[in-house]
Order: sequence, then structure tokens, then C-alpha cells
Amino acid sequence: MHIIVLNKMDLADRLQTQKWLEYFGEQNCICYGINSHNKDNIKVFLNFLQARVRELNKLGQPKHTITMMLVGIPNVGKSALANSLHQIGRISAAEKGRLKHAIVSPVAGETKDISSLKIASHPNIYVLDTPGVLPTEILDAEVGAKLALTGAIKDCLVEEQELARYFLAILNSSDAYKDWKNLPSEEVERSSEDHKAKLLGIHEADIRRRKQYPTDHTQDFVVRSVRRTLFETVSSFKENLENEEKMGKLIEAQFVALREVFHVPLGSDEDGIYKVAKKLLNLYRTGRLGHYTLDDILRNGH
Ligand SMILES: Nc1nc2c(ncn2[C@@H]2O[C@H](COP(=O)(O)OP(=O)(O)OP(=O)(O)O)[C@@H](O)[C@H]2O)c(=O)[nH]1
Ligand SMILES: [Mg+2]
Repeated sequence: MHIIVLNKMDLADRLQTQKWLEYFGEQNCICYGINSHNKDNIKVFLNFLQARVRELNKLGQPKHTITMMLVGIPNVGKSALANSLHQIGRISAAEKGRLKHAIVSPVAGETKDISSLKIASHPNIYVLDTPGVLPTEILDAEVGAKLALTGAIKDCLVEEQELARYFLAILNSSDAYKDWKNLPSEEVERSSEDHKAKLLGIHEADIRRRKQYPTDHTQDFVVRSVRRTLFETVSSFKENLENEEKMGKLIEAQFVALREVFHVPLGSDEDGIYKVAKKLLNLYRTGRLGHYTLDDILRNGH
């Protein structure tokens, strides 16, 4: 029995994922969407797996031990899923005391060997965590960019700058940025922060100190500023974004604007663009710039 698992649902575009689930359903595939870090999701998924195993046991000769293998490209969350199933799985207290764990890492290729983790008893179910697999050659540039955006291959294979440009093209063609329409302007935000600080009796110097790390691009106010900049640049751009050249023009303008937002100092142009690209990709991967499903089921004509 094959089960297609769509992991990292927390980072995905809901509408698109729903379409993928429906698509797999129509192909008579068993498909399940989860977030491996979400306990409730894992509990429901475990129940689902146990029910499938019970069904199988009813059909054939009942088995006391079932083994399942997790297979997928690097970095999709196989080890994270194996760990969560093992930790939440219904196994005896004695076995719980000997919990194992697979190493989880944002760097692709972490798992180098197969390991087995028990995830349920009566019947016993084991899950095999495996190393990520990929074709030996990726000839299509777009496929390469998508794989790099998901973290399946190293960013430098595509080049960070190119990857960030590809991501901006996706963002500019999506609806995600439209949610950032009503963000308060920078001035409003700054004066409300100062006002709040004064009400709380925080000294002027503290206010200044709290603001002196603008280069940490993960801080909320920087993220808001990035969103605002992206919203403003796309929505004020009046040319046709389906035209590749025009899209390129917008993306270059966004790089210039983001350089200021990320406080990337004026060094060589190449270096500045690289730094902006790294920070932008980092925000995308933590879901701070919206939720995306890179393979559009309709666009691909599936
Ligand atoms: N947001 C989010 N992150 C996840 C989820 N599952 C895994 N991750 C993260 O994705 C990264 C890769 O997870 P792993 O479990 O190491 O991926 P893998 O498929 O085992 O990767 P390889 O061993 O390289 O094949 C880690 O940083 C995890 O924390 C999820 O459901 N949501
Ligand atoms: Mg792994």
C-alpha cells in the first residue's frame, strides 16, 4: 500500500494543497496532508495509519508486525515525521523509556542510513526513515529552482541571487502579498511604538537601544517592512507581469528597495544582491512571506 504524504502543510498554500489532495483522490491514491511538528496532526495521522493496517489485516492474513518505509526527496521532513510518529505513537511505557530519534536538519542529506522506529503496538508498526533520494541529474532549470526553494538541493547550485529572483517572480504572480495591503505605514508604526514605550515608562535610551538591531532581518518590524515594501512595489507596478522582461524590471526594483529595508551596506553590487537574496530566502522558508505550493496543479495542466 502506498500513501502519499503532503508534509509542511503549515508552509503551503491551502487552496493549492486542497487541489492536490483532490487530484490524488481522483487518481485513487491515498493522500494525507500534515504538519510534522503539530501533535494533533500526528495523532490523527497515526489513527489513520492504524485504521488502514487493520483493514489490511482483515483482508489478508493478520500480521503481528507491519513495516512502513518513508521515501522522498531530501528535506521534505521524513525524519521529522518518523520522530513525531515514534514519540506520539502508542507503544508501551517501557518502550517509551527507550525513545530513539532520527536527526532532523534544515540541510538536505542529513539522513545517511536507514533506521527503524516503532510507532504503534497491537499490531506492531515500525516506520523506516530513509535518506532523501533525487535523480542524478536535474536538467530543467525551473525544477532545479523549485528543488532548491524547498531545500532539497543546495541554494548555491542554482545561485542564491537567481533563486531569490525566482521566488520574487512567484510572489509577484501570487495573491499572498495582497494580504499585506493594510499594514500600517512605517511612520505610524514607529510613532505607536514610541507612544507605547512612553506609556510603559521606558526611557528614550531604551527605545533607541531596542531599535539598534535593524540588520537582524528576522525581527518582526523588519519582516513587516519587507512585506510593506513588496506590497508597494508590486501594486504600484502598472506593467504586464506576464511579460518576462517587465517582471525582471520589477524584481530588480524590489532588490534595490529591499537592500535598504535589510540595511545591506553599499558594498560591491554583487555582494549586496547576494546578502539581500540570502535574507529574503530565509524569510520565505520560515513562512514569513506567505504560504506557497510551488507546483501549481492547474498551471502544469495535470
Ligand atoms: N514548517 C515545517 N517544517 C518542517 C516540517 N517537517 C519538517 N520540517 C523541517 O524541515 C527540515 C527538514 O526536515 P528533515 O526531517 O530533516 O527532512 P528529511 O526529509 O529527513 O531530509 P533528509 O534526511 O535530508 O532526506 C527541518 O528543518 C525540519 O524542522 C513541517 O511539517 N513543517
Ligand atoms: Mg532525514
